[in-house]
Amino acid sequence: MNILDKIIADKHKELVLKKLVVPVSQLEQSALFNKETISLAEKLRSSNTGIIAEHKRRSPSKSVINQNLNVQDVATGYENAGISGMSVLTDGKYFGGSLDDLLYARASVQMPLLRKEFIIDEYQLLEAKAHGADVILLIAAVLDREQIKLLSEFAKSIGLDVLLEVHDEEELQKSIMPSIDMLGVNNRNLKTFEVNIDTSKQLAAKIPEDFVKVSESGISSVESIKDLKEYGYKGFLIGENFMKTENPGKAAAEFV
Ligand code: IGP
Repeated sequence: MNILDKIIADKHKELVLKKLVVPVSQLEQSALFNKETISLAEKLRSSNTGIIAEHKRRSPSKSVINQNLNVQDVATGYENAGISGMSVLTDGKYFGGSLDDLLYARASVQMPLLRKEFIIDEYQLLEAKAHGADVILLIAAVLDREQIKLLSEFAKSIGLDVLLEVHDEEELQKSIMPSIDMLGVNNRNLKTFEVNIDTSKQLAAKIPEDFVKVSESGISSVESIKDLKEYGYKGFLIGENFMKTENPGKAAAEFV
């Protein structure tokens, strides 16, 4: 079993328990559920910085990145840096995140928030909305075309933007559909953790024009962003490079 299979197997178990504790009706009645969302896709279309900065305490590939920071301070720092949006990891077991992190980020900032999670069920989309997310991530490596369609259409129906993540051409081909707003190319192979920025460059021309292109992972210099812009990328998802510092907001400001 590769790590991705393990994570997904754990998600299925986690979901069974969650559904017993917090019913859908409770999620739908929460105050945030009815709040209007802000579109990250729109922001990226009109912005020339495009930085989406991530809150990430640890990861299966790097273990500890930063355990000492407060998510509200990180969120405020990012917003003050003038970035386009923030990504909040909510997986607990592998990334040390939580839905509370998302909630605290929401309480601190106005910019679009992405719930970074391994989504396999509509329930998680309701959770995302109820905890203040504007955008959700769908990972093509763990979903078939039917699931991508079902989940993305449901996300759109409750006002969430959809970022669909691919790592190769096959995943890209199966994922293209009108309910996707942004196409993210993950430079990291989630099964082997290998990172290669060229993945974004190789897939760029294959992504239809109507999708906002986002390059994800392994980005650590302003030069690589300039380079990726030449390939049509409008969004740049950066975690570790900011989170490994004592002041992620300050690190992000240098990229804006
Ligand atoms: C950020 P990095 O290398 O800048 O820390 O990467 C982000 O792209 C990465 O955390 C990520 C991710 C994911 C994490 C991309 N896709 C899917 C978990 C699940």
